[in-house]
Amino acid sequence: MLSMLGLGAAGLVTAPYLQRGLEAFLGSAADKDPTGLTGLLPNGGGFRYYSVAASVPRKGPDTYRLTVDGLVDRPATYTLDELRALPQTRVVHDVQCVTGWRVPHTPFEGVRLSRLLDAAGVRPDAGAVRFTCFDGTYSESLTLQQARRADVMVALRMKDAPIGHAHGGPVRLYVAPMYFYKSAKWLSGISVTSDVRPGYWEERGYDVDAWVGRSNGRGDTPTV
Ligand SMILES: Nc1nc2c(c(=O)[nH]1)N[C@H]1C(S)=C(S)[C@@H](COP(=O)(O)O)O[C@H]1N2
Ligand SMILES: [Mo]
Repeated sequence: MLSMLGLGAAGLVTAPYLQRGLEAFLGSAADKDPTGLTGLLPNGGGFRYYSVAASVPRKGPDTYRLTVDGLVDRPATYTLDELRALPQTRVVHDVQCVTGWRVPHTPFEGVRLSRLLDAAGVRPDAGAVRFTCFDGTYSESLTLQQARRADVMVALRMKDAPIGHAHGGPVRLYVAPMYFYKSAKWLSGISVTSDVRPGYWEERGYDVDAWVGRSNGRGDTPTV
């Protein structure tokens, strides 16, 4: 399979059967690729696939749950249908990875994080939000002020379709103004904390405040 990927990446083979094979791969074995290699595939739409976990379980309407807890008055657990039933917001913005690739004007849709925080009743001593994922490994964090921005959401749709497994579906965090590592895939937990707890990549050197073009020593053109 990897040699086939190599061919595909080099653009040497473009037959439809190969594309079907690649889609099958993206749907299964790609879950085990922590390298981003599959991002070199054709028709990836400019996105690269990332996962720091060796494999990630699939979750759908029957099995997906999002918990909101920590320094809140009303902890809650949401099903996928419950999230879909809440007012949805749509943001179209450039996606920028800290390794350099950019995908312009990508629509995301979902529930504003601020709405879920307000529903939970954030306590006065809270200062930050920690995010965990059902891949069992990844985590992220935002200050409460960042988390309350209108362009930060619990996303259910990307590119006007439900978010697929490879892109962190059924639910991922989406933080429009920051490098894409802030947008945690396979989101399963939102916990309100007193202080920022650095996330997976932040423990490994990336900036917690990950504004595009103004962090991580990078001078990327501002995203719009
Ligand atoms: N759970 C989880 N979320 C994650 C990552 C990850 O490895 N695991 N990688 C991050 C990084 S570095 C990027 S660039 C994007 C990649 O998203 P994509 O795979 O949909 O292109 O997801 C971010 N969120
Ligand atoms: Mo990234």
